[in-house]
Amino acid sequence: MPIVILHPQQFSCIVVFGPPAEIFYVIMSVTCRFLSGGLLHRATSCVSMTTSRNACFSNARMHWIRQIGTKANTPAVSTRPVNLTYDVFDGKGDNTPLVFLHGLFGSKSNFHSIAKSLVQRTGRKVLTVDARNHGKSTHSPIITYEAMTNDLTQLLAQLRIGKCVLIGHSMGGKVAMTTALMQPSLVERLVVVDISPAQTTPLTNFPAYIQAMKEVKVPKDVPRSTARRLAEDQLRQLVKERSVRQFLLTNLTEEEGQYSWRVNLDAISNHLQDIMNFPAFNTSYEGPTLFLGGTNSAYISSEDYPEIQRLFPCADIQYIPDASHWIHADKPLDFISSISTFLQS
Ligand SMILES: *[C@@H]1O[C@H](CO)[C@@H](O)[C@H](O)[C@H]1NC(C)=O
Ligand SMILES: *[C@@H]1O[C@H](CO)[C@@H](O)[C@H](O)[C@H]1NC(C)=O
Ligand SMILES: CC(=O)N[C@H]1CO[C@H](CO)[C@@H](O)[C@@H]1O
Repeated sequence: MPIVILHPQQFSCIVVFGPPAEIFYVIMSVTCRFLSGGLLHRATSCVSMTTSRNACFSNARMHWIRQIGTKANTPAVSTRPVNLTYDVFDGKGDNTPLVFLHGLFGSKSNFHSIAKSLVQRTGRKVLTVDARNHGKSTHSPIITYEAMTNDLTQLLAQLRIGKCVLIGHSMGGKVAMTTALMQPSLVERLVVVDISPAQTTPLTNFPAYIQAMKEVKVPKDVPRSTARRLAEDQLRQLVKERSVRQFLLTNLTEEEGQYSWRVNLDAISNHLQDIMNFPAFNTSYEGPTLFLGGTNSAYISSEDYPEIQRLFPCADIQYIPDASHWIHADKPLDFISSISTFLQS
């Protein structure tokens, strides 16, 4: 069970997904608190809830089926793997390594402090990985769960990692689930952080943020602080929340005096539907699985439990009190404890 430590949320950015247009939104913790007090149906509470899945069905493995629909015009080369950048935090033990996958607009550095704590706590090797089109990983016009799974599979093969514990947040959680379902032999255990294997439903307007980011123009050769200020001024109209602007601004990079966004905005906006969605599977992952939600987030709802159970029959679903979508930022100690406990279970 996670340890419960109560203190106000200090910083958090909740990434939510969107409706008819299946959009992704970034909302600040103030908004989250507002939402959790109002719109979201899950009560905020200070108890740790655990839904234990005692029954572990051993269904015969079936074939996964590729989602049809929006991908009809995706060229076959699209899922050719790209090289991913990653960091390794080396533990002395030779237990199965942990691999962290970040969410949309995140990067491998999101999990650095968590990774260091887990190395100390478990002695295991920990890897944090940049998804394609994020951080320093290769850009590609395609960003789908199958493609990201292929990238990860290639990386694990290059590193001669035959088995890992996969831990993914949000979009990274969907990559982790897809990998576990497509390549179960690579995944010894699975941790899915605040996301469900389903279409993600939206709360606010993320395409507007992408649009705002695309429109930002910063003159060449200005100092970095000036560049940030200019970019923030331009984002302000479409991105009202200061903390969301700050989060997005972390991705402003400079190369030879020229400022640009590190993330591949075109690919992300073209594939927002795919990112909000989840591929259809006709198979299940039988390994130990933990779904870890925040009580102040609506991404793992009881409506998702049947699908979670169908695809991940050994899943345990837990919620960390007073955590938003950004559990690892809101409640790092609880997050680390939940993972260590799960690794020992
Ligand atoms: C990808 O990484 C592999 C192994 O490190 C390397 O051999 C290959 O050249 C890299 N490919 C590209 C396109 O950088
Ligand atoms: C799922 O697999 C079962 C058994 O192989 C098959 O009968 C069924 O048609 C499949 N469903 C889909 C949607 O492919
Ligand atoms: C996706 C992406 O590029 N994220 C970066 C945003 O900026 C922060 C801070 O520089 C980086 O840590 C992330 O990698």
